Amino acid sequence: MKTLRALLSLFATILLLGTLGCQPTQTEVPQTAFPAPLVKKTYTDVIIGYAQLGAESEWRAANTTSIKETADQLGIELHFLDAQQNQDKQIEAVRKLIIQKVDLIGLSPIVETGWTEVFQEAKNAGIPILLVDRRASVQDDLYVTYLGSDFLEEGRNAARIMADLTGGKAKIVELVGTINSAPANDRYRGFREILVEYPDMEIIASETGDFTRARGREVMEKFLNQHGSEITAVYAHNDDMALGAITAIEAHGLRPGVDIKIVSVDAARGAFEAMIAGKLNATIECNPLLGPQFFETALKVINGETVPKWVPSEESIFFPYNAAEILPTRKY
Ligand code: GYE
Repeated sequence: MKTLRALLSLFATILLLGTLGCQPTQTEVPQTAFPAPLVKKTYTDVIIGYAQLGAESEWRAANTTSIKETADQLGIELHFLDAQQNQDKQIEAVRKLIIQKVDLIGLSPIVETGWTEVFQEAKNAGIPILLVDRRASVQDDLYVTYLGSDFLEEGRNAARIMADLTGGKAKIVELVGTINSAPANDRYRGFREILVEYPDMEIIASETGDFTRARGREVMEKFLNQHGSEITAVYAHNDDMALGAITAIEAHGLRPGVDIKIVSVDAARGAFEAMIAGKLNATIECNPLLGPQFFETALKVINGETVPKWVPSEESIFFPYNAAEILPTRKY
């Protein structure tokens, strides 16, 4: 057991180093800067707008709390709007923030496409857009920087761990995140990049669960009705969908984590509890606590300092063997 633990933690360290190693260093990525104001601004001088995409998951709740609490601590005037998982509402929110003449707009774009027009409007109004958590596919000059995770690598890591858990032989069902969102696109692609090395690992069904627990459960019920015990593994693009799937698997009379191996992404507290209960086999960390880095970067941008085009968050991978020890240290 000790050797297994040592091996798992070595494996996690190697993966983590690999992940960090893949990320561009600050000097490799292009830099952008906005014109500097005549007098340098401090946190209490600025008004920051934030167009959040919704409240779909444990991850999002932690992300919102991190942004609001950090603003409070720094004495920043924050204009926070929630688009309730709807792109039209999020575009409206950006327009409202432009009218309010905020100094900068932070935004987690719900999906990757459809942003050019409203980003151009912000640019015309002289308001920088800072992408947080999710990317948007727009021209580089329409946003100042992207602060967030390497979703592609998260997908690759999920596949590597799934291969390890199943000895390279599995019939996998996949719970995909919100269609056309950056994390769903990349977690989908990264997973498949690694799977080509494992001919006996097959994805037998793949469908969106929209990053929510309720949809994760529904879709998993459908998969179980269609494929039953043929399913040996679940890859969930986030913990909430994995937790929904666990409920469905139990209702179907199978043992999650044992009869069906489950790997998900986020490393939220619910995932740790499921690992402790032996129902989830691994979770890949995706850090939502972006408030401090967001406001620090925002102030630099407002003051005309150069910032890298991508500010990556540092992340790890967690397994059941030490989940109980780690859970009390988790902040989300
Ligand atoms: O993994 C999921 C959330 O964009 C990285 O969105 C985020 C994802 C996260 O709903 O739980």
